[in-house]
Amino acid sequence: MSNNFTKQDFYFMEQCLLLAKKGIGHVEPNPRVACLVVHQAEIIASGYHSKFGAPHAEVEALRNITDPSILQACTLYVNLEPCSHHGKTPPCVDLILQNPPKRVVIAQSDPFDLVQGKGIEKLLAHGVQVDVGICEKDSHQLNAPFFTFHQEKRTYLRLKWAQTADGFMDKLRHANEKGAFGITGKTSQHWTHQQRASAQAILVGKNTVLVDNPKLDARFFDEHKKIVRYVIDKNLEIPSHYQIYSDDLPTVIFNAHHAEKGLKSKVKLDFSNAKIVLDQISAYAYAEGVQSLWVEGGAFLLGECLAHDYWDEIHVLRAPQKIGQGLTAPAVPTSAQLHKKSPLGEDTLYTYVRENAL
Ligand code: AOF
Ligand code: ZN
Repeated sequence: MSNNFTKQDFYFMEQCLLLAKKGIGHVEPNPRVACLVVHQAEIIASGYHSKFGAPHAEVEALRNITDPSILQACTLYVNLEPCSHHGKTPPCVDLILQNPPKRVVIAQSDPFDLVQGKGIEKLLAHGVQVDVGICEKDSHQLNAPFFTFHQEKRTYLRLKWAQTADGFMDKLRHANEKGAFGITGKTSQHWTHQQRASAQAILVGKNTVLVDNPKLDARFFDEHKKIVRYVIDKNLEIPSHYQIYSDDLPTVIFNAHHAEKGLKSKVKLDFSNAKIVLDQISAYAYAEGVQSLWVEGGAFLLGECLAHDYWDEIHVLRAPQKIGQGLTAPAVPTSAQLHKKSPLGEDTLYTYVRENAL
């Protein structure tokens, strides 16, 4: 289990992480995982986990090997420890050991209770050289909700908002003026829907629903994806003909009055202060198995999440246009560290993580 990684190891693990990213929005709550088979510094096969319930990365990669005898001279690169449990698919480690490779390079061990080092132990027990701990930061960032859920036993919180170049997240509205105000372009919308698809639940406040009557689905990325919508509506003010009630997507309404289970569940909370509300929603999400909660607004809810430190990642989409006046977007806290700045069409995405999170 030495940690003597070569430049070549870094190169291949970086390629492996890039390939694993193809699973974003499709595999969750499973981790995003890829596997490369390298022979004499050349990738001879690769694969990634492409859909929840579908074969794991190692299976996809190894099925592309036509002559298994070559494997004894190969190195496998995989960003997560090969699994050792019987889940929806048989253990990857057993498949690997049918034709053991010379070496397996792993970015991180699997924190899932049923695996946790057992995959690595089994490889070692069969004489395979195993090197763990390469590109750990990037690997952790790729699967942060998965690691947080299993290691810290809590739901990972991702906040997102869009703002104009002069810092507004909505135009000034007359009383009762309705309808979503589009700030960002098509590329940002596609990205947002991919991120929604990668979360298991989307949280919004009552005003966002009353003003925008949003679908809160992932139709521009995957129209069949079922994501649970969480809406905070203390006094049940949202009318029943609104989208969140009238369609067939599961929805949870956090309120102060009623409890009721169903496709449109009502969950009664103690609303004595904002922190208590966020505590309860967070605990509810964890109990429901939600690894990643995607918080889309509005301004009040985002402000409360920031004020009470309820966030793990912040995503700000900045559009090029200025509107001069409007609803001021939340301020990114000083404890947030800019992790990435990426162009999304004409917009720019700023991704912040907690200081020292990486
Ligand atoms: C791997 N390779 O590509 C992935 C792994 O329910 P299952 O059978 O799909 O198993 C899900 C668990 O398997 C997941 O929680 C994680 O521990 C591991 N994911 N392991 O060897 C992969 N996606
Ligand atoms: Zn597996």
